[in-house]
Amino acid sequence: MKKTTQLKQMILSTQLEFLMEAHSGMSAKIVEEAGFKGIWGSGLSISGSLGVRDNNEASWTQILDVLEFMSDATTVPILMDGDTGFGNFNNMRRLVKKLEQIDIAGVCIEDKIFPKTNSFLRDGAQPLADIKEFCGKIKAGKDIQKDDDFVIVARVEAFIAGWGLKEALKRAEAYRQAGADAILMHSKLSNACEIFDFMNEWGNRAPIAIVPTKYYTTPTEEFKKHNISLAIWANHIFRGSIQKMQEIAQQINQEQNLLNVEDSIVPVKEIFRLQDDKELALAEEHYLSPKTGNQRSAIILASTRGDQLGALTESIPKTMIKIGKKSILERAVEHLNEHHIKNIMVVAGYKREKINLPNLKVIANDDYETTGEMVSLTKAIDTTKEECVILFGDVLFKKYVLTIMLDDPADIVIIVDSVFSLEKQYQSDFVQVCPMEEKSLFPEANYYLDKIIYDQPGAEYYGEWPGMMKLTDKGVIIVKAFIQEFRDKPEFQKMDIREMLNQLVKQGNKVKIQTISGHRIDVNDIDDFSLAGEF
Ligand code: SPV
Ligand code: MG
Repeated sequence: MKKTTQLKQMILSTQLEFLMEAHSGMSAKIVEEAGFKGIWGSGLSISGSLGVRDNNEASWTQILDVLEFMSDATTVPILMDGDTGFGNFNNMRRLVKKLEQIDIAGVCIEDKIFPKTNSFLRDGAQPLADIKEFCGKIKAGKDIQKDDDFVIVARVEAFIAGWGLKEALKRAEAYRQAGADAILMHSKLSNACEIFDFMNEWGNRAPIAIVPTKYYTTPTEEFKKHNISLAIWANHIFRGSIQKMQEIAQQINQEQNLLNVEDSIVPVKEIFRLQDDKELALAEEHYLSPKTGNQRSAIILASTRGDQLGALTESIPKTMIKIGKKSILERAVEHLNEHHIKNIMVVAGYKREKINLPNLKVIANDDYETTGEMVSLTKAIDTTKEECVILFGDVLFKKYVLTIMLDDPADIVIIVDSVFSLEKQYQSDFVQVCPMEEKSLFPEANYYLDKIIYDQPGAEYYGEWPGMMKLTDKGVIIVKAFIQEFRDKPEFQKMDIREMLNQLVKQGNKVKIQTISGHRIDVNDIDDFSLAGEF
């Protein structure tokens, strides 16, 4: 939804909504991450963070530069504190035009005189704008905005300037009639009496916003009871950051070392996370080393014996069993070569010396009896950066099954066989799919993985995962990042790829499904083996 529409809906909603101040791209991001639905682009905290006074010392375009960073860094709407509009109606028009260009959702202007001063300063010396002139400014803003949902809030400073309720009501009504979408009623008392007196008279003529900085003891429930639409926490993360900066600066100056501060500040990697370095790393892979056609590799996981096959695997690993004239591994390698995949790594454990086909890189997993698939995968994937096919060593498949995986541009693709026998007795990796992405004549073209469950065959499963997947180079980065996160945890030792895929889906990654109907067999037991004979 457009940011303007988001802000407009907040203002028009029947419940009390909240904005939190921000004053930089980073602080805006932090506000959004904390869960706020919108941001107050505070004049006090922006000018303060620039090291100047809240007296229009920073030019309006300098403030806009900061707002642009804030807007770029966030997806929630920003209501700009537009002070007095930086001049007359004409300056206001220019301001609104520029704000719309940088995707700021609305502006609040106050009925004081340029250059303004902060409302909590200079008791009694806050001259107010002429009502008619200020109404003209509101109208000019509303007339120039291109987006109907751009919000203009008119801020009444009558209480601040000591004029009382009557003047506050008169001004609020005039600004409402001039077209303001909401009124901000400001007060510097330490209780909300003025505000509540105003609300009792105002009724529901237009949404009302407040800035409870000085009446911070008033319970939020009271604001709700008085029908206030928007509460603005106007300067609190700025004040919090000043305190922290003062403490850390003083401490390091005194101690002349970093030993004691380290644990009381965020690690550098938290800065990188907030800056979304992850996205840049992915983009670098994508744009700096684009694939030139044949830069693909394959990883075949073939470390287990295949106990169910009994005597057949007495002296060779399962992947070397001959089906007709060729072993399962030879057939897989042939298909891979036909797809120009030459860099083939086989992670081997049981009887690995028997894996002696030419042009294969055999990587040892000597702990194959005590470790799971992820440990084997890690040994191979650590050595590659390129697009990569991952196959279990015991799968027989037709050549086209590789083609459809490789042709699918998604970063993580798995093959799912929709044909499986409900009579089968043993457990296997069964797949549940997400609802399709879009309406299509061929819905299975848009299936994504929901979950792989190690189970008996069941009617509720979409199909079976035979242990075939493809990762683009971006997919490889995603998997490597997952491995990085988990490799030191005890559960990693026995983790299967199925569990990684489930976790990746949970983390929000999409795992695309390419469906086949038969045309593959995984050679798990004697039954499979006799079927494979006909393959
Ligand atoms: C601001 O945050 O800059 C405001 C609110 O305008 S106040 O400081 O309360 O005037
Ligand atoms: Mg201000």
